[in-house]
Amino acid sequence: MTSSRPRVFSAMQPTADSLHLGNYLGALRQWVALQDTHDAIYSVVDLHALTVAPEPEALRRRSRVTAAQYLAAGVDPERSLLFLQSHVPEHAELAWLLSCLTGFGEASRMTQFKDKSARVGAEATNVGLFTYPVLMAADILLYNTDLVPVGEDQKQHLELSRNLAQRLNSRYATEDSPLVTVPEPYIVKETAKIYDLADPGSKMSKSGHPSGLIELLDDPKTVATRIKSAVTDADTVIAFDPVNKPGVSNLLSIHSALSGVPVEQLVADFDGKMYGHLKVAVVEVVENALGPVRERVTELLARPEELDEILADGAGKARAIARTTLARVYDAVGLVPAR
Ligand code: ATP
Ligand code: LTN
Repeated sequence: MTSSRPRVFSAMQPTADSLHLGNYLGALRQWVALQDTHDAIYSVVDLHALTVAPEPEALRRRSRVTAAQYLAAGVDPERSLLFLQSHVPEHAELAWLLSCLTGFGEASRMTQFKDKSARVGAEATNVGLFTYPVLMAADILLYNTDLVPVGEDQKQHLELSRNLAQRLNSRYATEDSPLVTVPEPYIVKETAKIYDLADPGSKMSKSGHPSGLIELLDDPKTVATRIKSAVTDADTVIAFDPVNKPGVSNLLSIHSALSGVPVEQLVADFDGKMYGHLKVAVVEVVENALGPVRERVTELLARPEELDEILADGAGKARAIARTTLARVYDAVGLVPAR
């Protein structure tokens, strides 16, 4: 890793057996591209996944499968660090310190927590889910991250990370030698929010309707069925109009993102055609993109030692960076260094 390049950090939770097309287009694809210009560090945030009380065996399996999907999509361990969050204990340590800098009201305003706790009821939720954005800030600040590629739903969490970085710097450092870098979000507008195929008013999400999801590891038949049953609308005109035609617009966005054909060009090409024609074309571009990823994941999972080796190597290198940042921050806030 060359230290003269800006740093990118991002992560996903191992909360499902497969990532979905929203994760891929909104985040993972950007991660792969940014390796060309940035020092890249990517993590599978297994500690975050504990907030939803997963079965131990499922968590273990999903942690490896998530890492395998990063690699299969093009995260290159020769150029980037890839590790499991729990292998770098500094994440949890910095999170504690940051939680002492976070206002209770400030954390209470996080809309994702409000939505998730409203869904299950306040009594069924846990403190980890509440402080989750603080752990996310720790993930980012430990690596002096310049850029964080994510989908739109993470914007508010990133704003908190920025505020905490600024607070740390203004309370404990001088302007000319800040303690941590203030991170910038990197959100690509066209793919910032991919919508659920069955409910195009909501974002495609692991916790959404299965019929509205395109999973990276689904078999091609299931993917095709779901795309063909995607909700469109009553008229038959293929036009890009996210407000009045959210389903059709979502299919056009997905096609364009994967084929590279601009949306306006697609609209012109499909002029006078039926929704069915568009869906057949989307099935084809999705399969062309996901087929090779699926195959690579199968290969990687057949060699678990190799995968674990990559994760161990990433954790060792990430930890060396994280340790230095944590020591600097501990010292600045007045904790006596251990001898
Ligand atoms: P959950 O439903 O459990 O909240 P999720 O499907 O939203 O999960 P996350 O693990 O929270 O997935 O997200 C991982 C990354 O993928 C984040 O950067 C997030 O912004 C991005 N992402 C998730 N869903 C979408 C989507 N529908 N469109 C674009 N990006 C998305
Ligand atoms: N909250 C994110 C996952 C996440 C993350 C991060 C993303 C945890 N730590 C650090 C970017 C940087 C989500 O997708 N739900």
